[in-house]
Amino acid sequence: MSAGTPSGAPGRLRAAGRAGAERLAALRRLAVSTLDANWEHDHTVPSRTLYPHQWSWDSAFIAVGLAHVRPDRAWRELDTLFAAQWADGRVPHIVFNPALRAGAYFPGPEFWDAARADGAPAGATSGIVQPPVHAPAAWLVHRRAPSAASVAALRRLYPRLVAQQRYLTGRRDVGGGGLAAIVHPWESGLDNSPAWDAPMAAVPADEAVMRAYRRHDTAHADAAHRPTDLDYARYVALVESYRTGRYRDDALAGRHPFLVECPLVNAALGAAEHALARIATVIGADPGPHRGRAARTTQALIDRLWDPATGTFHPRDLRTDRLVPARTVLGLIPLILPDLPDRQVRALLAEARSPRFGLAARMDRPLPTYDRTAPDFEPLRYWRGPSWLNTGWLVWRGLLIHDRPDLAAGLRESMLALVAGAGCHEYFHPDTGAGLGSPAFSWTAALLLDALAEG
Ligand code: 9WN
Repeated sequence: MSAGTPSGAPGRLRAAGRAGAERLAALRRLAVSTLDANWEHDHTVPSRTLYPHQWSWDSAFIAVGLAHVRPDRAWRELDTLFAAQWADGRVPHIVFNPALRAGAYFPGPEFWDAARADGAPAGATSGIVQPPVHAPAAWLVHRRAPSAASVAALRRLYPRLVAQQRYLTGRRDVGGGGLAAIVHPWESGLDNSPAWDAPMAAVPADEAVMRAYRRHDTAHADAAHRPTDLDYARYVALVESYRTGRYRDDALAGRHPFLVECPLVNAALGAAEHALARIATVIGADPGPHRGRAARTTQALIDRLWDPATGTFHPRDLRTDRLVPARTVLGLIPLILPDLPDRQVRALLAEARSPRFGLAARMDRPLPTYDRTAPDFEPLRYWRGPSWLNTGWLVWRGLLIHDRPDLAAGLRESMLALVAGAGCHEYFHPDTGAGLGSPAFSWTAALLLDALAEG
């Protein structure tokens, strides 16, 4: 699909016979070559230009895709990431490649200055986290390519995955209700989602501070498709606030200006306990405590982030103790929880099928990241509307878990059509399917491989 062609034209992909098979094989080759080109000695970079280091949740998605073609590399990816885990269990959102020149990414290691924090690893990392999708990813890698080596990898990773959960459910339970709080929108992975507008408005910042820095992203992507300078001024202010406290989490409520419970982060937390229960069974550990924690997380998510009036999940801003009203794709992600009660599943399916998100067995447009009917829906700007493969993939997995093969097939077709039309782009125009951001983005390639394999 070229720019301007509706992405909901999967008919060509559905074409039966040799031509259809050849198109799927071509897509697979494109995905594999994208991942190979982004492989960097012990990890995969999300993008050679925009994101040249290792990112936490990217690596989880990438491992899921690599399991289909290079399982050894999938485990290497996760091992490398977890080698940078902090003593308190946090998995940093960026592991910096020391071989790259200063300025290869902003904010770089000198800005984070994480080495001065207690329990930071020897190599340079950031000090914040990303959604804990790694245990579910490890489980999927093993399930896809089970072997003695995969069991050994699970055994190696298990204590680290447990420590990651302990960090998030312990030190990060700022609200005291059994959920993890994020201290920066980057921790959600959906940096400039409209979900963060209200809590971010309370973060004091002046966009003029950005004159002191050189943004790296706008040298490689259209500035109109990226967060604004005011967003970046606030991102920088939040890092400075957290860094000043040496990335400690005690008494955050009294001193940090952004504390939010995110539905995606907490759904991942619950899904991770389900995955850990399965992993525990394989390696001879006790799955019981994981099942208990999974059930408690699902209940906490409902108690704290569910709004019966809107029928979807919303972030809770801990500074106001209110739910953020924006309807974003974050609210749909709890579908990945197998124990989500029917009432919530039904309501989320209705929300996803509404004109706001347009999920259907035959989709005419791809799943957006924000309510299409909202007046501030922006089809080009990053997480404020565009379609991304990772959020689509999470919803797709949720649909499979909740036994909606019809809707899952529709979403899968629309994801395949996006890549068939535009390539392994970072994100896509939610109406035309035109490719946006990085043109060779790793998780797009990886999750495409996973979707292709389950056709
Ligand atoms: C900040 C790497 C990361 C993803 C995030 C995405 C983007 C970074 C940035 O790129 O964030 O972490 O520089 O914009 O929002 O989800 O992990 O691909």
